[in-house]
Amino acid sequence: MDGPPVRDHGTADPGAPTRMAPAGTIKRQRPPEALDAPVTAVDDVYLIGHFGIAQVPPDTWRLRVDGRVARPLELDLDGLRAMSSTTVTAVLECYGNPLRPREPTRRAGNVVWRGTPVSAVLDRAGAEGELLWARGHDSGVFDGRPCTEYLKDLPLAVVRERGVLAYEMNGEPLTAEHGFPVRLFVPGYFGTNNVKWLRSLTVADRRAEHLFTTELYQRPSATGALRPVRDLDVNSLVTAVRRDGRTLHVAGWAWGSSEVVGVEVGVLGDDEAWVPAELGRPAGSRYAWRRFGATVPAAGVRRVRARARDAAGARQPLTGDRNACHVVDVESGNAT
Ligand SMILES: Nc1nc2c(c(=O)[nH]1)N[C@H]1C(S)=C(S)[C@@H](COP(=O)(O)O)O[C@H]1N2
Ligand SMILES: [Mo]
Repeated sequence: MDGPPVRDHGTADPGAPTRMAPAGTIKRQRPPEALDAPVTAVDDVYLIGHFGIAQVPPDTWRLRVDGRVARPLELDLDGLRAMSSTTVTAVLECYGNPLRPREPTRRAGNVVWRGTPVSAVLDRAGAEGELLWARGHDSGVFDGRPCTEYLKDLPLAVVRERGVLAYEMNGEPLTAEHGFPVRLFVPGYFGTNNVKWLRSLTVADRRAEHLFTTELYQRPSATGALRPVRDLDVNSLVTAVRRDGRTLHVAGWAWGSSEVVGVEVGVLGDDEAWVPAELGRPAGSRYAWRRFGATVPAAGVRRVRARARDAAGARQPLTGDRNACHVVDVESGNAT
């Protein structure tokens, strides 16, 4: 065949673009104090769609698996649901606005994900390669840049080890907003990688050149070279501050791609004192968040904050970066 390859959208009507409703970047989130439950209710899970919300009809939906595979395949929803399923409770966290990547946005939730292990589909296809390109059905304009699709490239070994083709959140089918009918979820990775409205998986040996792969969602490594935004940073949220006579109870959630091994609560009055918090077990898998709590004397305390550290030795910065300590004003309850 001459000319550039025609892209197969993997649907009954390959030419029809998916309807975006609403179209245009959409963001929604609840304040940290609404995130106090161990598992975040779907309505309280923040929402990000760079191009809006894709409305994908389930009956014509297909997942296409191609690229460096022995047996390219297409699965419909029943076919995918008929395969083995897995359930994992893990944190979904947004890296933040890719145009202002050092700003904390406090968008996180802990969700029970259920779906087909990506490994089952990759094994069926006979996949062998370095990277997995995951494409979504959504398209539109982000930051003035028109895109025909949302695309991420991920290390195949990691996706094979723990990735899920998720069709349920908290025991309910995915909502349109969160990626119906199927999205990718990789525990321990930032939200940007968890492609919603999944359309295809392509096994490849090189990075995908795209606005959301090699341009945005890149961060400097120790050497200064850019690396893709993947592993979750160590982070925490203060979700409850309660005064009880002369004491103050401070609690919240801490998480990261590496296990959280300690949280300190900073108590700010005229001075700042740091108190070690008690740590609960992860509320789910090792990629779920874990509870922390501390009880401190209330006298003179104006603000509190939390600082988590992980098994790899990383600690949240006090200020100045996306995972900087979350500070809560004790009187107003207002977070910064
Ligand atoms: N197809 C598609 N997938 C996507 C996005 C998107 O815009 N399109 N946004 C990503 C980002 S940046 C985040 S943080 C999560 C948000 O998932 P949620 O809206 O279900 O909370 O989805 C990711 N997957
Ligand atoms: Mo995000």
